[in-house]
Amino acid sequence: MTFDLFADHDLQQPDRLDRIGEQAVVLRGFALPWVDSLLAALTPVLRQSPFRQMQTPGGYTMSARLSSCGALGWTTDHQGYRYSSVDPLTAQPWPAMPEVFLALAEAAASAAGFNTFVPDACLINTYCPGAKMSLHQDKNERCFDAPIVSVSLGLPAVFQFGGFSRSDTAQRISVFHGDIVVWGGVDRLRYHGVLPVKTGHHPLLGEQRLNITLRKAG
Ligand code: MD3
Ligand code: FE
Repeated sequence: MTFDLFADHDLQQPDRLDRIGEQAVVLRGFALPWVDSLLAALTPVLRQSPFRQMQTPGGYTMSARLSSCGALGWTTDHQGYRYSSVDPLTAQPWPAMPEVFLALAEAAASAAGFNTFVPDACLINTYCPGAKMSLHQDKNERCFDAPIVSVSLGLPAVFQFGGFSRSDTAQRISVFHGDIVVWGGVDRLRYHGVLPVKTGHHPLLGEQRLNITLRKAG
């Protein structure tokens, strides 16, 4: 007789919190009740500021495609990384941050133990199978007091959760549709990345992984 302790549905109970660092957690399935409203809000955002392929200052082409919304959006090109209030592709302000993004960011930050989180920047990343994000630190934000909230949708991925220098060994953490990672405080400047996304088909999002990160950048 075997006990089914870890059936799939148990792994995504809305109240499951996995601690991955002193001030970093994965909230398993936290975004599931929000998915429909998140995707509905995303459509006009991406119509206004579509995904685009960006170049790193070092001359590499990123495999994930990016967009932004909120008062500040993030871009990279041969001149460097920056937050700006105008989308260089459209020469217009970035799309407004949808209310549902703000509400979810606040709820997730609070569940992770960070009070009153009001993000002003939202990066939206899409990964097709094979796309990845190399180990990096999020350090273009003006102040590191606020946490970052990361919402994973669509195909699963493996996060690398590293230390404070690039060569530190990184834990590998699988993230699934609806999972939220929140990190701040002493873990705010950890190196992190995403291993190449495996081929697959997600019933809602097809052949892609979407990641939405909410930040206080200004
Ligand atoms: C930070 N995005 O846009 S965020 C980024 O899934 C970015 O698209 C990734 O990194 C993505 O800058 C990952 C999630 C994450 C997970 C674990 C971390 C960030 C982390 C651990 C420590 C610090
Ligand atoms: Fe990052």
